[in-house]
Amino acid sequence: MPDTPTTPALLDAFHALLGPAGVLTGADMAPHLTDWRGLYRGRALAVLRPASTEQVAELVRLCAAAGVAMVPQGGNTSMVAGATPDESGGQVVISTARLNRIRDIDPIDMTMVCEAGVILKHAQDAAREAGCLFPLSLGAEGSCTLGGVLSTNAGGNTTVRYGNARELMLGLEAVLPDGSVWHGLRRLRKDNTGYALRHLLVGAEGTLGIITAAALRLFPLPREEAVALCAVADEEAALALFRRFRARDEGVVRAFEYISGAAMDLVLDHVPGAVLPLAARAGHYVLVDLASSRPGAGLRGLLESVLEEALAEGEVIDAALAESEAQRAAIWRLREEQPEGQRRAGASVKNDVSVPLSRVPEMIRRCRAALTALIPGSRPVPFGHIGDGNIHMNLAQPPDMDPAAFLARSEEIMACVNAVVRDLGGSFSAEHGIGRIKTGMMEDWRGGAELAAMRAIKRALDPLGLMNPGKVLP
Ligand code: FAD
Ligand code: 2HG
Ligand code: ZN
Repeated sequence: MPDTPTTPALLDAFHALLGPAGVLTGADMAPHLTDWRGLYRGRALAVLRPASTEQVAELVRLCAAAGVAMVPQGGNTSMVAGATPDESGGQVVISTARLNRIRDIDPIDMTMVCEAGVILKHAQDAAREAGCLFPLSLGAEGSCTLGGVLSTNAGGNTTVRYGNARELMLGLEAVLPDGSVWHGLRRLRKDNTGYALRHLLVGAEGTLGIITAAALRLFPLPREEAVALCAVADEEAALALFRRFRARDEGVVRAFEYISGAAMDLVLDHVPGAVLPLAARAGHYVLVDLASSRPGAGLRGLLESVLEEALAEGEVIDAALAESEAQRAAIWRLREEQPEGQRRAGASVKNDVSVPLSRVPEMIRRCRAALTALIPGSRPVPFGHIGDGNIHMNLAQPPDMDPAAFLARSEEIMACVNAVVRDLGGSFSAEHGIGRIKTGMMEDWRGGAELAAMRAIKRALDPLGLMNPGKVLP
């Protein structure tokens, strides 16, 4: 931002409100100005670190009065650059890092009230200490925040059993773009009282206000678990195996994840310590994770008997069943390191897409063929939450291609995948959101009445357009 006369006065006001620990400027802002994928480098007037809801509200009022745009930021793990400021230098980042208190855990109501900056892993740990389960689980859980996962309606590994972040949320506290505080931290399972504002803010990616706290649902802790990594014959076999488990006992399938052979190879070849617990590498893998809160649920027996059936049918080629907590963690690590494996292997383009379950095999095959025809030598590396119909249909660069030249073709690559996904009745953004990267797709995919309604909502709540502008809406 050009150094207008208002800027020093505004910075003074930020300092007066938040103290020295609450305002970052200069080089201290660096980690907050780039996205996790390293695709954008923004600038900002300041990074502001409020420590209470009242401070967030006062900050929003100050920014609104000065016409300064605000970018809410949690753990900055967005896959779509949703929490990165633009290049103008005139925006402020509002970090929730100091809104990190767990306000209440109630094992009778099975609820938990946490501030927005609580790290997801800390919320899981606190729930477990209270004898309960907070089931949301994803690779970034050690650094992403509850405000971030709610604002993106994150999915992750356990959606197949517990739903997306939205399904785990009962109520919210938030600061709206005019600086008013909405006290909606209700912990009710039933509450039909007009428009569900809480559901507007979930998935809004910080464009309608800043979530400061949330009331979340808890579940009984699992008493039995069973995990296996399976080599499967092809994409159809992966889906068939899911259907076998679902038919036997849908309620115990906690996660069901697909990893293509090419994606697994990148982890095995580039991530130190990654070891395949099977006799040989395969073209396709499935990670199946069963859990039950019922003692004596017999999950090990269920796992073995379903896998035996599938082996006999030729769907499963080989399987490794975890015999210890260490083996369980090692199997899960092969799944969780997928983004890291792709990052280490050079440039890659992400396509976070979903299709109806029955169409997943066709989607993967058609995208693979279309992508390799588009860029010969490129490596399709699909993996993801097949039980939800959500595959990360990613493309790794040809090993001998210049990474920048490959990334310059991102739009074409995404369009190539999206054409197949659209044909199969899917979505171009399953769980990561729109952020900055996918705004250009909104008109095409959500245009007409749907986008008009979204714009009307945005105008009504944020008439000055200061809440995370340039994200979500084109
Ligand atoms: P940020 O990245 O800081 O912000 C994300 C968006 O939410 C931005 O638009 C930001 O402005 C907004 N925001 C943040 N906090 C608030 C708030 N308090 N109020 C209002 N708006 C806010 N996503 C999945 O869905 N499933 C996965 O399996 C998954 N795995 C991942 C694995 C890795 C290794 C990484 C790096 C990311 C993964 N993600 C996944 C993507 C990411 O969406 C999640 O990590 C998480 O939802 C983002 O949380 P965050 O706190 O980092 O939010
Ligand atoms: C996951 O499922 C994340 O691991 C990241 O959603 C997906 O890296 C990706 O494309
Ligand atoms: Zn994912």
